Amino acid sequence: MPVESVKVPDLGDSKDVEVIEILVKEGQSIEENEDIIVLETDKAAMEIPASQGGTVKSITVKVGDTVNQGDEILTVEADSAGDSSEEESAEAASDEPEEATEEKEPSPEPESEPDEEEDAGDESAAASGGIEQVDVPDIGDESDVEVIEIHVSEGDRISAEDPLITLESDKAAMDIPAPKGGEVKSVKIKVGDLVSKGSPILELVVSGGDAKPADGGKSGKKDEAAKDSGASRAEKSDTAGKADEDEKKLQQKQQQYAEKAAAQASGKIYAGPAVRKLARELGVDLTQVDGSGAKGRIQKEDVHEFVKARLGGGSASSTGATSGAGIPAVPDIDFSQFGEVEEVSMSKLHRVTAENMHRNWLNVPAVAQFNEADVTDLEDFRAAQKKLAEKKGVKLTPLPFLIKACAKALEEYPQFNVSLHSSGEKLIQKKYVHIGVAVATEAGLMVPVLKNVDQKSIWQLSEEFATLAEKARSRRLGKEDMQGACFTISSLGAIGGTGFTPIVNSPEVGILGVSKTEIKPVWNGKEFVPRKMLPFSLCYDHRAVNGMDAGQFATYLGELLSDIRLLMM
Ligand code: CAO
Repeated sequence: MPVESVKVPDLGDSKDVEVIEILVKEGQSIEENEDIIVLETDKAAMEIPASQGGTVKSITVKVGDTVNQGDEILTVEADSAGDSSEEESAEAASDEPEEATEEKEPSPEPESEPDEEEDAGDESAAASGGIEQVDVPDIGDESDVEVIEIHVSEGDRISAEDPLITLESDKAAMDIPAPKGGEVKSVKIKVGDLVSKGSPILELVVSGGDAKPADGGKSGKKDEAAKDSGASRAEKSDTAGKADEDEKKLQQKQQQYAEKAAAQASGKIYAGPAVRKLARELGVDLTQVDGSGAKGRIQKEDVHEFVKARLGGGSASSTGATSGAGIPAVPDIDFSQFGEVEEVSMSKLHRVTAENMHRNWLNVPAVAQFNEADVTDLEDFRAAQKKLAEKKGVKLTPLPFLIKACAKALEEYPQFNVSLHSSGEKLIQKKYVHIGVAVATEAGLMVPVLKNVDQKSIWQLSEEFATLAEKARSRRLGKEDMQGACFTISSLGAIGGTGFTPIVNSPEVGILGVSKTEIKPVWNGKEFVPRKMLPFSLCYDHRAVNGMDAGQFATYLGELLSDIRLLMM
């Protein structure tokens, strides 16, 4: 039995296209035109059909490989009947017409004509073939579908099945292929147009006798008759055979698009057979799975993520733009249409932070309370400690005072030193005071935790935080350095700004956002005096803490920072 190589067909402009799914296995019997792999560019996913049927002998590519036109995908051993071996196709017993054997080669396109003939212009092309209007084919129940891309321009030479345009409905995107090859005479639509079945796409100067005139054939009879009289019988039958073949292929394609569009219009799913099989095995209803592939195509990882989330072990799409829980998905946009772009991978830390932020944002009904502390005396005191700080080798910033003040406020208002139990029926009251401080590092945000802050001096806190911040920046923080916080401080004071609302770091129930100290005029009852005012915001989980408590906590914090003697009381 002859073993034949099945190769990647013409992919248009796409290069180095990723293999995202392999739909067949070695030893499997496949039909001609059966989808064998799925390729995905940044714009679309496409199934690649087998150029011939038979038994899969070997698969040359694997998921993740990038391929180009002509690369081998797999080899097939042709079945005894109807295979393409030269010997057997020469036998009269073969069912396949000669053209079908030629079609199995990815190139060249049978429609292409010698240059001289094509260069003769529209009229001569029309004389040998004619101008044919290409319309939007049957696209299922969809109508008024937006044209999001046009892949051809006037004067382009195209081959049958080259993508002409991409349409996008609410549910799916689909490429509309050329029914046959030729030269684009004029494009009848533009990006943004809404089209339905039968809307004109373009006029094509087709070569050969298979062209149907753009007027639907009303004026073509005479031309055809004239052509018939000039053509030999052999040419005529060749041409007719190819036209039939083209027509058949087009109908097949159109049917596929119609089926796909209809499936998506009815809320069905966009997934390959391998994904469907996996979903069946895992008992997953694919209509409930968000696809992360191009144009929402469901991939195997999406099914695994979905199962993980259902089992409580993960959060499906929790960091992505698309989320479950009835939250409308944010559509993926091809930003390259607006200018140059580059995809940059997020670091693991960045991804974990994003996931936590998203989880907390979705889970915590947070409220922000704004306040200002008069830190004039604190700043005078801090300045006075400068020499001593240098002697100790410590940089004394406002931060250790803030940490200490928060610890004191947590003692005074223990309702902030709690976590909600997952049952929603009880609170876990903490009797220790550990405080996390957000540190911006090159790799992302880290939150080392200072333990037993209530028992430590300002100097100790200052030294300890300097050590932790350095460990964070050099990625040397251990797990234990980042665990156990009761409350978090996020300070952007060194940078500027008048206020911000940090996201509560659940299961903590409060976080302090610190902004930049500014000198402001403050009324002392008799006159305006310049005072150093430190703005801060207290964001809290309203399920655990009520607004009155938050107002009191923030006011108390302001008092502590305004008169640091209170920190010793
Ligand atoms: N107002 C005015 N100046 C302030 C200030 C404030 N609120 N807080 C600090 N400063 C000053 C410091 O005194 C220091 O000045 P000098 O060099 O003149 O003494 C300068 O700003 C730089 O301080 P620092 O950054 O070295 O130290 P810090 O203790 O203030 O901050 C840290 C440390 C880790 C909080 C900070 O480096 C950091 O990473 N902040 C970013 C936190 C973040 O990204 N949070 C997320 C935001 S969204 O939740």
